[in-house]
Amino acid sequence: MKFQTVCPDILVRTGFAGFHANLTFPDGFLLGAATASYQIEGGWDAYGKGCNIWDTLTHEYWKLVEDTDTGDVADDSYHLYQEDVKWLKAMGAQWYRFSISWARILPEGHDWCINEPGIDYYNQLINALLDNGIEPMVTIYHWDLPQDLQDLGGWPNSVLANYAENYARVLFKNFGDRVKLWQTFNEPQIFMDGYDSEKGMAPSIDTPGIGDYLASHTVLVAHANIYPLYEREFKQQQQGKVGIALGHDWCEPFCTLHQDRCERYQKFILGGCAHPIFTDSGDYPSVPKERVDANSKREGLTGSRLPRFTGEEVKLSTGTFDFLGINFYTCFLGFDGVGGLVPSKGRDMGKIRSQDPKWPASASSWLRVVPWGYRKQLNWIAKEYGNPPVCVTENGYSDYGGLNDTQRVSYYTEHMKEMLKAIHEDGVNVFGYTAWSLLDNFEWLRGYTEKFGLHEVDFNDPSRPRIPKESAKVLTEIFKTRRIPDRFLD
Ligand code: GBH
Repeated sequence: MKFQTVCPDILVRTGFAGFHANLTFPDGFLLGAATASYQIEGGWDAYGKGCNIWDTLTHEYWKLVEDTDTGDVADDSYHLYQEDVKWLKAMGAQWYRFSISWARILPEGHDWCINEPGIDYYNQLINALLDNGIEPMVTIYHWDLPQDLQDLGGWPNSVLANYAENYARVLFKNFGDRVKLWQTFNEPQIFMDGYDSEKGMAPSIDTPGIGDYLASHTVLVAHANIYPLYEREFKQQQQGKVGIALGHDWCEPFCTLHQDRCERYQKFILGGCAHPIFTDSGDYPSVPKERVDANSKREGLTGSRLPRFTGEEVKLSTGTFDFLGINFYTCFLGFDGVGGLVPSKGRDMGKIRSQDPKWPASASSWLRVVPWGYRKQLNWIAKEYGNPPVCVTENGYSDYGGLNDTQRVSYYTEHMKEMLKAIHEDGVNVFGYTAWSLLDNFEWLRGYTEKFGLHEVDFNDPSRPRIPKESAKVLTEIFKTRRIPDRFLD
């Protein structure tokens, strides 16, 4: 199926033919790598930085993290950012996706106290990237909320939407002359789980089916305010683009009988964040509204656990995007069934998920290698949301380390082939790709045990040397030749 051209300049580039054209990246397609502040920077208390919820989790609830590790030093990119830029350049990366640490810029979360050394740090990084011909792509928020805002209740407190907007303004003001690509949030559908279980992601608060919905609701309202803020105050002068990064595993029906279960799962999780922004009608899709309302009633509640947008908010948030960032890792099989606590998102969804043991495994329990699911996911998104401009903001594979990472090489080449089919054969509007991740880094609750990096980092060596793995070499070849090498053909 061919989709309508929404962004002609991007699709025109895909209109060439020729031998192996399918394995060639369109002209202008951006290739690069991604990271996130807490996972790589270290410098957790450097020069006026405030505490954030991952500092708190790793310091005070350290039993939750594998090997009781912290991001205190991580890859020490706070000091070694020039190394990161050097390796990006060596790879031929055209862009670099990184996130900004809110508490490094605004130690207390609010904008009446700006930490100048924090501003200096990102200025240096951005300037180094630009000096080397690498386009910066900034994620405004990748999970490291200032602790002071958590102390106000964190994302379930709707006042955080204002704080987020003011934080974004500080970033646009200080960096927008040079940063032209912004994403407001990384994966609200995942970080809302910080309010789902006391054993989970920061802030690790146990309010399933309640706090998690409130949190993602505030985040969506914040996004709906940040986009027009940029349009109003900055776009004319800065000419940048603003989007959001959503992550989602493709749900494959276990058999045709379960088709609607998978559709429901997609609409519940991905749609829960995408529908308010990427459809004309806006608002949550009917699936979560109906299901959470019905369960809330069954539980004897007067109102629904799913918060509602006001009419104004629905209008405000539709169309608040220049592009959609997609993080893609793996697939699940969807079964009919009910599981999970009462109440919880899992139970509201009415899903049972599993994975096919025949799909190749990785070091991460949740990540099996299913490249064809990637093409399906890209197609589903294009169909559901009118083929918006999409960039793949994360895609990657974990192992336990080692330079000869042949499985990661095959993960990348197979996924890129599927993405190229989605572009060339299906007409999906993908304009760029950043691999997760430039470096081995702090993999949240898994600490440093699961490695996602293209470059190996020895976390016992104080100088944190970066060494390219085989996968970095293959991606270098791909970035430079702009095609999948013949030896990876089927
Ligand atoms: C991405 O989320 C994140 O954006 C990125 O920061 C992260 O490094 C990358 O994935 C790899 O995980 O087993 O309790 O530690 C993708 C979704 C989020 C799914 C973390 C797995 C593991 C939770 N992933 N989650 S835990």
